[in-house]
Amino acid sequence: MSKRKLSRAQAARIVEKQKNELISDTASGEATAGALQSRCNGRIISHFGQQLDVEDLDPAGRGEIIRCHQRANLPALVTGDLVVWQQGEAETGVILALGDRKSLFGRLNAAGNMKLVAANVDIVLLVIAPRPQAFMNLIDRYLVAIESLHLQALLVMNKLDLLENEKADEMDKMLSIYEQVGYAVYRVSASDGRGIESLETALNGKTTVLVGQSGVGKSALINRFGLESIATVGELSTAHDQGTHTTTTAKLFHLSHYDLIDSPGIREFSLGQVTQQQVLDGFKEMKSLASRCKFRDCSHQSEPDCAIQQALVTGEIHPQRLASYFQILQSRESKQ
Ligand SMILES: Nc1nc2c(ncn2[C@@H]2O[C@H](COP(=O)(O)OP(=O)(O)O)[C@@H](O)[C@H]2O)c(=O)[nH]1
Ligand SMILES: [Mg+2]
Ligand SMILES: [Zn+2]
Repeated sequence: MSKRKLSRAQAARIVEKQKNELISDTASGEATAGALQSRCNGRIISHFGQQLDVEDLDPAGRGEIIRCHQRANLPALVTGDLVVWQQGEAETGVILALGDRKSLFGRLNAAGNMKLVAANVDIVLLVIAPRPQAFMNLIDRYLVAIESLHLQALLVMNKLDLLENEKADEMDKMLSIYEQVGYAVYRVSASDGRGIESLETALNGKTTVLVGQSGVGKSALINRFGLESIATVGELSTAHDQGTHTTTTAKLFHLSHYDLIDSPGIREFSLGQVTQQQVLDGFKEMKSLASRCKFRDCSHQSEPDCAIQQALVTGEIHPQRLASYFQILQSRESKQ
């Protein structure tokens, strides 16, 4: 399989392009995107190096999982992709075409290359916890990535049971900053089940990818949500301590009224080649204000009549968010 290396900007462009046209087909190219979409008879639910597990969407074999290879002319496929596949030799199949992607979520590795994680997701569930400790800057990096891909972000603070003994006030202060910005924040515990029901209501009818630092409890949450899928998740996340990598491939699970995609744990979330505008767009409370600055190229630091600095004084913008904004811009510049 060809590994395509994409920048975030390129990935965003590809998503735009694919919303309207099919990118690959086995036919003569006459088929319209709609026609291809209606022929899609499978969905990728997991990925193993060169092979992909495809769930059969045809009524006859619905739900069956077929291990498939993909045709060489296709781009890198990811969990959540809709595909056209056919039975090959023995028990395996071959993927012939890729359907439209209504969305794409990815992260950048240390080298700044886009690693696609999941396609056709509606919600990105950003999971944080008191342990491993949640840092605003990491949350903000994720939010910039999520906003730049035009996905809906939900914040979940897991391990509520631990918080009672630890820095509860500190965590509450931090979470309230995000609530003020307009993000929905859920406080849950995968261990004792608190808050799970109201979170599930927000996921109904949607496909959600869980992201966040390794060890925050993404897989444990899926276990808590799931009934039949518990065993499968358990296989993925074998015995481990917080902070260790366990889930190695994004995997899609069907739950009663929604789908979840477990993503591999990561230690660092870098934004690589994101533009200054994309960083700004990732800070919802600042985005609309920036156009009111006196200077079009205002850096929002010490210029006169800066709408951002004024909003800082009135409390509309939290100083830690602004500091985080500058920090992201700076880390981005130091890599260029
Ligand atoms: N106390 C507590 N521990 C949890 C909770 N959720 C997960 N854990 C523990 O945190 C560790 C990491 O969980 P895991 O689901 O593998 O995290 P992931 O890397 O984000 O998938 C495991 O030891 C879990 O038992 C929780 O709500 N409370
Ligand atoms: Mg996991
Ligand atoms: Zn300004």
